[in-house]
Amino acid sequence: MSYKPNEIEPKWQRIWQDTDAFRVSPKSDKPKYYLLDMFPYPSGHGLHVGHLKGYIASDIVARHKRMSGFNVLHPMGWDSFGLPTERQAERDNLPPSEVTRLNITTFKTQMNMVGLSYDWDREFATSDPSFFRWTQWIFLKLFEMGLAYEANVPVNWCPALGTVLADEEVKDGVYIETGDPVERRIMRQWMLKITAYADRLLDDLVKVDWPEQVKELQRNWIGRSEGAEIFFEVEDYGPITVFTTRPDTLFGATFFVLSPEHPAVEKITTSERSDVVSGYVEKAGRMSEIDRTDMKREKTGVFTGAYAVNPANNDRIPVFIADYVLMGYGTGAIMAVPGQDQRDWDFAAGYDLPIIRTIRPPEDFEGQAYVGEGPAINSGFLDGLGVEEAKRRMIEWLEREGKGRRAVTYRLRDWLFSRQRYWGEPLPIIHGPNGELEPETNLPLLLPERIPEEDSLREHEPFSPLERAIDWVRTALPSTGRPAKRDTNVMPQWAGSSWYYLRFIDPRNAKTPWDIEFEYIWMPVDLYVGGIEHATLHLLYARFWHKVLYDCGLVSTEEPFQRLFNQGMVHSRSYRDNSGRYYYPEQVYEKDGEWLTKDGDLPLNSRIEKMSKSRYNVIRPEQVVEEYGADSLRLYKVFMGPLKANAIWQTDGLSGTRRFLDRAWHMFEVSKAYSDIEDSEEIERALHQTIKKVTEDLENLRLNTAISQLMIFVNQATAQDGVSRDTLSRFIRLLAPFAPHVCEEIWQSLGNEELVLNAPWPEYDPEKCIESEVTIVVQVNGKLRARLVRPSGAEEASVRAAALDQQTVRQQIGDKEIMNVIYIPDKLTNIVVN
Ligand code: ANZ
Repeated sequence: MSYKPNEIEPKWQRIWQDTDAFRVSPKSDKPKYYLLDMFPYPSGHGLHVGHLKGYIASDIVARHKRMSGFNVLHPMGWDSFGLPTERQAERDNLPPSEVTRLNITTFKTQMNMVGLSYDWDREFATSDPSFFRWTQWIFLKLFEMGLAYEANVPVNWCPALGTVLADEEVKDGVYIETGDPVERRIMRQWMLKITAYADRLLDDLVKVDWPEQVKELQRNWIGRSEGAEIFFEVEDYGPITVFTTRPDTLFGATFFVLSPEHPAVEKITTSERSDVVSGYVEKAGRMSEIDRTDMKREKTGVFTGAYAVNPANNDRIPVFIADYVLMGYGTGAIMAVPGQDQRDWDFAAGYDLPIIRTIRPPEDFEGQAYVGEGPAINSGFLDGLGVEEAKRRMIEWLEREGKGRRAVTYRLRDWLFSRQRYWGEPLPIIHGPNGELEPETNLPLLLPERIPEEDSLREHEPFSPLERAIDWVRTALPSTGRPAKRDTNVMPQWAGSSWYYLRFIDPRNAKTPWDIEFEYIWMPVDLYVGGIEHATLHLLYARFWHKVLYDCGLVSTEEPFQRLFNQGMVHSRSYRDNSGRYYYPEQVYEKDGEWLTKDGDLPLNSRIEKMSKSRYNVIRPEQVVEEYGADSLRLYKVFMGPLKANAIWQTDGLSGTRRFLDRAWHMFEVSKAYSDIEDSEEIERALHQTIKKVTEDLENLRLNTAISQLMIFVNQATAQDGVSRDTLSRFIRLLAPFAPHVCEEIWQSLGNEELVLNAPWPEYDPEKCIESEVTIVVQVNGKLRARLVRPSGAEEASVRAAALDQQTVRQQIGDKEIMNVIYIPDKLTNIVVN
């Protein structure tokens, strides 16, 4: 009988489903393990094999943890609100809820097809009223705590989509998802005060076991800067405060710059300068922040006609406006110190302004700002001091004189929390006739079912489609019953994903968002697996909400995700003609190393790129499962290289993992045929080594090397004509998390009644892992001084200690200093002394 995945796999999937094999209950004596995947947005295109990498990896870990005696919570759901669904609904003329339902069915079928072991009893979508009712409820908590507020803010307005976008969603002046241009506007919007949590979001990063790279991205995103605020008197106006990280350079501040949006600009500008100034302000308003802060761009600005006084030396310095100063950072005003700041230097050079160095640069240093260390010069009472000391003294002086104070600024801004779309959570807020705001406490506040077609209201753009549902908008103020209007914004897509991991612990609770008892049992998430692209947005928003919930006493944990793992991306070959049009692999062929189109022999550029629908290089799991089987796909996905690295998809590669499973099957058939096989010492050792290696690799998510070890074992066993029943039973349990279907089949054939997914994880005997002994040469400065006999694979430290303990070696070393110890495992150690 040969290995037939297409027969085995659907059968076991059905058995798992019929026996509720992955259902988990909080009542258990076993230790808990909460393993979470970043849940997907159910788009209309379904999953491709690239999406499956992280899901398969975490499924392998979940299965291993179950077998190792953990009570594993491994849920899945859908992040289903969002713009693409709304667009698909318009195109297909279906309600967005229906589009969502259809897309979810596709996704779920695909996930089940590769044997992902989710507890589907806990499934939900963020667009389910029973879920978003609590998203609205959490929003009201934020509102009550003063953490949700309305403000007129400069926003990224996208005319094509008719909505505002968060800073995080905009890059190089366009919406990152669609490439539609975005412009700056001042609009009244809902904001969440994430900045109030900046320090805790920063400090608590030490409490989590996350990749250093992600922590660093969050630190930079929060961007804490320490320095001072300094008050500058502007003539005929009053004081304007600047934020600086370099108060020590105050004596070198030779001009003063306001952001074009600074509220003082209009008031201080002299009448002769007002035309030029307002022209510049208008131009700057149209530019994106990214462009404005580009270091390479020429620095521009205009003089306002006003002068300020440098508080350190009472010099009269001109006041400019310039677009490289942003209103949203610090105080929107700077003291310009061209001697030490390159942007200010460039500006001063262009406008012929004085430059005074206040830090002594190295000799021959000329022509640019000096940003390094050095003693203070031209700085009165600071002269001769180092930078840190000078900062401290200057702040002391400013505080004593009442001319400034110590200050901290963050790059992080408050979170823009409203969108002018339909398919999102309505904001549960009612606007009274006098501008009063009251919460809608009757939750869920559902979306209006129908939105009338566009009409004359469109003229009032920008506005939300919900405005058009007039009957829905009209309501009464809860406190007085007076006529009032509902808020017509919806929440951004990030809302549901900021707390969904808490709903999984108690998904059917109709009274509270989750039971605090269950939170106590399950939280925090022990391992969170997902893409690095979520390093700042989702992962920062979720941490923020979690901390707010902590402050409300609703969760007992300060951080939601204890350990984070980012899987790498999957790339594959794409084909494009000179006009940039993509072709599917079926439409091309290769000749003499060149790629050509099948119809017309058009030359093509072929490249390895991120797998994506828009690049026509997507592989769907259905194709692969049909041809090779789900178990081969699972193995291949995590065998492609280290999990965190990007990897190139090659369908051929699947024949390798398929061959491995064929051989494992063959090993089983052979062993069955000779049921009285006894294992040789080598096989026994190989088995124990394999258990050790696979167990350790699984703990560290080194799935590719775990598979290599399993392959080595099968080769050894095949060379021996089969293995004993006991050895086979252990090997199958090791392979089961990776290739669960074929392992259930073999496990059953071995006479087991329980499923292999519930079988105990095999243990190894360290004694039995040890290879025969080896002789290690000990050298001192390259000369042979002793020989050691050790078990092979011995630790470097133990070999070194034994070597240093040899009398001949000790004599050679005497009281000389050991400079280096070279170690070649199982062969040699060389002690280098001077
Ligand atoms: C004087 C100075 C001298 C500065 C010097 C730097 C170097 P980070 O470190 O990123 O926090 N700045 C302050 N507010 C600004 C704004 N709204 N737009 C553009 N630039 C602004 O940067 C803080 C420094 O950036 C501040 O310190 C200020 O320039 C500038 F040798 O003040 B500094």
